[in-house]
Amino acid sequence: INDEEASAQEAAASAESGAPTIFDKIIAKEIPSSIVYEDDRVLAFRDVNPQAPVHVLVVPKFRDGLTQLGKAERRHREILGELLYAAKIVAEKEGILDGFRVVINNGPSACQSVYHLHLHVLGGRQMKWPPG
Ligand code: DGP
Repeated sequence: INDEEASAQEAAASAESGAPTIFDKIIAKEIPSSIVYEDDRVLAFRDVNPQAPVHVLVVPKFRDGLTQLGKAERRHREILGELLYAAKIVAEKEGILDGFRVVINNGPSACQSVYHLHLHVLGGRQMKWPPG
């Protein structure tokens, strides 16, 4: 396995402990981020390692067990809808409503690296299909 796959497996292993992630510090504003949208339950901020001219992460402020989409339970349905709607608000604010992509990486084989559910909103260039 390559470095990316190895670090994704490591991240998944530490997620099992329920340890806080870097996103808790971003939500608490203990470390700075470039915020695009915020309300009482959702935060959207620019990805530190952008893969497109627009690359914004949309996260729930309260993780509540949602380390990844695969852990979603019925009680999470409302926040899941809020996150998706926030992705649309982000696309609108960033001027990419005519073409954007929303991605959720779930687990090591999808290279999830942060175990606090997040949507990637990507756009500002021609996106390719299939993704890698
Ligand atoms: P994923 O692979 O889906 O778990 O994506 C996690 C993303 O989080 C990755 O694209 C890089 C981003 N990221 C990691 N640490 C930070 C950080 O400290 N600040 C910001 N803005 N983004 C971060």
